[in-house]
Amino acid sequence: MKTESGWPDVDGPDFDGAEFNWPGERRLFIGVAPSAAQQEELTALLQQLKPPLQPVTPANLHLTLLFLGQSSAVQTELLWRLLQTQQLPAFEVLLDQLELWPGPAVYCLTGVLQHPGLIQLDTVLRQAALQAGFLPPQHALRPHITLARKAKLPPEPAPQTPALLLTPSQLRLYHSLSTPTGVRYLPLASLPLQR
Ligand code: 3AM
Repeated sequence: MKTESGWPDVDGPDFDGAEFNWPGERRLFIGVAPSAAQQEELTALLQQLKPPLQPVTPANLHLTLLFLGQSSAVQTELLWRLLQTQQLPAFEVLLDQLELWPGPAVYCLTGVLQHPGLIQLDTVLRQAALQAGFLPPQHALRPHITLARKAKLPPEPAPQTPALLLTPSQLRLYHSLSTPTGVRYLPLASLPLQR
């Protein structure tokens, strides 16, 4: 189903899966989204971040679970079919530290990989991606939501640190799309997480 914006509505009742039929490759990743209330809370924080920090677009707020990189439709469909046969555990993660990561120059809200559901989901995603022919990730999962890029120094004054308990109910396949107005993360497909 297409929404008014023209993009698929992965939350809609009649969304029957992604169409894995793009030519060439798309830059993809798997992640989860904060709730609407959490997105609102984070949006208020984004408004406090001034140049040279480059706050992310509120609609792009997400937590990456697995970066897939440039992906063909065939390979992605194989991965998605594999994931449909797996138990995908629900998890929770508390994001309650504001950190600046100098390497990628991002300012983010971070948490710790400790919930058994998240540890198991991380393993399932990595194994399925390997089986589908994706390269293994270069780093262990560090749960975070990126708030700003081009972050060489932390913001002054430091914003009050939120404490967000993420309890997502679905996994999303995101397309990272470059547009003239900046990158957009478009959900292409979703799978329920099992409680
Ligand atoms: O905003 P976050 O960090 O959650 O950092 C990139 C972003 O995640 C990450 O993929 C998400 C969508 O672009 N990313 C980009 N290139 C990557 C790479 N080579 C990468 N993650 C791992 N390896």
